[in-house]
Amino acid sequence: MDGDPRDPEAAAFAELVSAGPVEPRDAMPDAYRALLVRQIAQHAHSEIIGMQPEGQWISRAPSLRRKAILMAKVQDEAGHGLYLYAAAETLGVDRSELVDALHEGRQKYSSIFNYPTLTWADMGAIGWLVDGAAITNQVPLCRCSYGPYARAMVRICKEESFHQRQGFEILHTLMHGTPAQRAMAQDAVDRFWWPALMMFGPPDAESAHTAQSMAWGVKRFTNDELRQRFVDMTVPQADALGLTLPDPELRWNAERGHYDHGPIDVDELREVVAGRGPCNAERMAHKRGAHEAGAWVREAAAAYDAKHGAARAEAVVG
Ligand code: BYC
Repeated sequence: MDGDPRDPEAAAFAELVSAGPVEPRDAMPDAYRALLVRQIAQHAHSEIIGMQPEGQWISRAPSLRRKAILMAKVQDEAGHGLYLYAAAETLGVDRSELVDALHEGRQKYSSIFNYPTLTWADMGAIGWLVDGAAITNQVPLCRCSYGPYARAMVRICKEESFHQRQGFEILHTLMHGTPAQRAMAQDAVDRFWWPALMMFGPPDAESAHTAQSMAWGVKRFTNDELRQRFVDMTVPQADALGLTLPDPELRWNAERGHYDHGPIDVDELREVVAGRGPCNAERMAHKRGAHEAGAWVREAAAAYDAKHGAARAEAVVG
């Protein structure tokens, strides 16, 4: 079965997509399965690698309350990674295959996590802008055509919305603090604004997968539509915080009913996605190291399972 609408199987699949959702036991084109595995795995890897930039600040958070909140957020991200690996497994791949693909550079994770977190204000900017961009991108995925991915996204989006508010609240506190704290908040936003816009992917004209992904009901909106939605949502919030967004082309366009904004730096996005961003090597080295350090846990779990699995089998036979 391929994507040709004249092919009766493809036509039946198109009908299934519009009646939705598609479930694991349904017949589906190989290319649909591959597109989902690619996107869901990339999404899962992003959640796991995304723990690193914030994890570095847990021990340096300015109070016990801030530490507890940040720890809870980073734990949520681990949970999101697990729901997503489980969603990918319903498509017939094993989590360990996906993890190997990441470690061997055959799969990717979001470009955003290759930028350093230099100050405490970066925790605010990540929550407000990075989680804000993630929600904008992910709320439509709650209605995506593949049932297990859509259902995982419902819970993830609820938690992301709490994450976005905690980031906003960090920046709100800093913006009501000393001039040095306000400058720290502005500096963080200056560094994270453009990378957050790049999270939506390349401009539509250069997006390899958008057309097919929308035809199959995985993506509901294009990269540029979602980027625009994020800008429109964020500009009034920046005004409320008293922060300036670092884009001289940003202005309200009454005719379009949207904010005009400058273009993302496509060369920078391409470089970061290709593995040559500021922190790519560091993130992957840390990830591989953590995986190796956890080998004994996987071995212990497998040994436990073998022992108790054999005992269970005996009990059934006996
Ligand atoms: N970074 O044809 P396109 C989070 C790749 S984590 C890296 O437009 P598509 C959080 C793209 O994969 C949430 N790669 O692709 C966690 C494709 O690669 P191939 C992360 C990118 O898939 C912790 C190629 O470029 N969110 O919330 O239609 C703390 C062509 O692009 C990027 C998700 O993963 C990028 N920015 O659209 C805080 C959401 N952009 O073909 C927060 C799910 C593009 O070379 N993913 N590429 O392998 C998606 O919605 C879509 O995959 C994208 C790209 C919008 C990212």
